[in-house]
Amino acid sequence: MEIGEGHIWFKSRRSARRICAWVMSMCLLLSATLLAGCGTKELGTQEETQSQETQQIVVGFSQLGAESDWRSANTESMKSTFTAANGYKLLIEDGQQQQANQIMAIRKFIQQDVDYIVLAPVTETGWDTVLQEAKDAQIPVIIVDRQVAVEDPELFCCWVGSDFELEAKKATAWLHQFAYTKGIDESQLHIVNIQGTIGASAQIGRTKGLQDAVAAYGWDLLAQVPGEFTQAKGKEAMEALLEQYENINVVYCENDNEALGAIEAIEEAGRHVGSDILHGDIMVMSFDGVNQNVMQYLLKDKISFVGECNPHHGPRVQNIIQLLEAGKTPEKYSYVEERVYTHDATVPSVEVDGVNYSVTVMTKETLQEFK
Ligand code: GYE
Repeated sequence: MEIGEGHIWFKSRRSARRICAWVMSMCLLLSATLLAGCGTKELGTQEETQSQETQQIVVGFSQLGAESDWRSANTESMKSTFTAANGYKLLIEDGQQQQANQIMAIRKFIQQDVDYIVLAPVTETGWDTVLQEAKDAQIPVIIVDRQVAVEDPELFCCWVGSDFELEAKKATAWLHQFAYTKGIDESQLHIVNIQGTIGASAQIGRTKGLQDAVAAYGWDLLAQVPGEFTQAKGKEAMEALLEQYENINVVYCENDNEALGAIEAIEEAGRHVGSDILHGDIMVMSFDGVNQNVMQYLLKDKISFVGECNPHHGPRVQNIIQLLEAGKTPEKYSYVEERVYTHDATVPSVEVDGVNYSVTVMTKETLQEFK
């Protein structure tokens, strides 16, 4: 789906605002010149700064928090893209995992009359009212990462992010194939699912993918518990699960930070992390894969599978803004392509919905591709 004529009003609105700002700065300059009796060098510099600021595109970014390595990389991507040198002024508000904070941030951006609002929403629902307010103020809203579930799709301009359910389908196709190749019966897979922030698209898609595979293959899904995408909660959840269930052999974590926490808990409980589940290992599966620190766990088989989730949305959002500035219409939904990484070559590729995805085995060389 694509946005229609909607963007035209704000283009003219932005141009009008710039003309206004220019006229005002000219008036100021003229009166200052008259008062000073001459046009000094200092005044010239002031005029230049003012005009540079007038030319800058002001972007208000409501980031949902700082819960994970993925999130930090995402914030960094926005900061390094929307720089003054690139012609932007970036205002960032940290929602600290609270939707109420994000709503306040959007209202603040509306008051500040920014040119664009970029929203990384903590959860999907509850955005209709504030997005209507942004629309009434004629400020286009670009959604990144997780999605919003709103009645009227015209409340936001477009979205860019990952296909979380596809990530999960690749992960479960890999597990299915891995078990088959190793001679492990489907009923021998005793899985616990440490979920992300409940109601976030990344949680919804990754949980759904797992549940569908459980239904299709007859895996034993012992428990599903929230881990809020953090290492601390991942550890806490795993500690409790280990106390409750003796036969866990797969931990399906919905991000890497949870996986790191789960590994700590497993090792502290005296159990071995790895993919040799027929001999007592507990296999850890995860999503994100944003840095070397996590990816090196694949080398040691401490994490056996990572579904990549790409956080570098800054340049993608910039492309969207450039399209809008040029009066063009961006795609309503843009999905990012992502890979899968494993500890060994047991499964060379996975097939999901008729598409074949190659599986990358983590090596020391491949690890160098990560920071
Ligand atoms: O996987 C997780 C983060 O929404 C894709 O949020 C994002 C998820 C990511 O906290 O690490």
